[in-house]
Amino acid sequence: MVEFSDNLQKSFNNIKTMKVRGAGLIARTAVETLKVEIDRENDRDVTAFLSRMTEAGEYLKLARPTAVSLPNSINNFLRQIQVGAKSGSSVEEIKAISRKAADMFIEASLEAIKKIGEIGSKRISDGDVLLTHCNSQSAIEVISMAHSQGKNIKVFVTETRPRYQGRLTAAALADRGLDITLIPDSAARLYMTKIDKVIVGADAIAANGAVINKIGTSQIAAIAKESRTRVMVAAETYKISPQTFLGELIEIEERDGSEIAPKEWLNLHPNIKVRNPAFDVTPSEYIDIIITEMGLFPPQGIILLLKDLYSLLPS
Ligand code: RI2
Repeated sequence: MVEFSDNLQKSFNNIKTMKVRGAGLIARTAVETLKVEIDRENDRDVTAFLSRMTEAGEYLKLARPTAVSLPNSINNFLRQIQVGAKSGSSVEEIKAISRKAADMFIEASLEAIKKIGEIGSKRISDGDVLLTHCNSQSAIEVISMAHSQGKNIKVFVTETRPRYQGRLTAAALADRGLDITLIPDSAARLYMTKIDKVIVGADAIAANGAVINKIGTSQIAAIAKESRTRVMVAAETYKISPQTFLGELIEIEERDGSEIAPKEWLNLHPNIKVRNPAFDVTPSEYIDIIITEMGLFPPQGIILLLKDLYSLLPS
């Protein structure tokens, strides 16, 4: 049984308990954690270092199952170490490569959010009324950038039960001077007639352009379609799942029932079953555009981007 360091365990718990949350931040935190692991031991050779880093990475991947950004960022980091290891370099040289790989991922990830803001803000017009769900750094960046360009924007923010991440979004945007209205998730249909565009983030994007995001996103997208309101998704390309290209499904995280009702109440009603899925799948036909750092893609075009990113060939 492998013993994981305090650094790894702490980071794993922070992600699992959602002290650290949001698909992009989870990915950066995982890579930052692996960077700390690099120098934790005096590895006798490259193979020992590689297997230690692989075990650490595989462990962190288990913290949350749905956000594909987590395994993608870890796999990308490990791949670069593996390539370095094949070049016959020394442990110290491979460690230097690893540190650089971690820094590069974090920098590129932050850069991607800015780029998404630049690209996405062009899709927002002066006078738009927007609706956003949950708390996405990428969606917030698009909205904030449009606001800083002088566009007069109003934003409806769903509270996002059961963990109320919508409050984080509402506060962040209000602090930047935007006109914010916080609404219950169940009021989305009531207000949809006032909304010009829906903008949300993504935890994962499948090869067929379906978007996996906070539970409730698919209901909002369906309501938007009913009232012919456009739905935009802001997401970095490392949230696209290469495994879905081969037909794998993305696991939907199910969290503890105590997030829905207090334990004491549940104990009083032992016959009541509780389900608490953290995410849902919005089919591609409910999404108008996906804003990435590499440009705008209709959801049906994601497969082409995926093939480019991973050099995937049909077998
Ligand atoms: P960024 C969050 O998941 C939300 O579902 C949000 O839309 C998504 O990650 C993407 O967030 P959770 O960690 O990466 O709150 O755009 O379950 O910040």
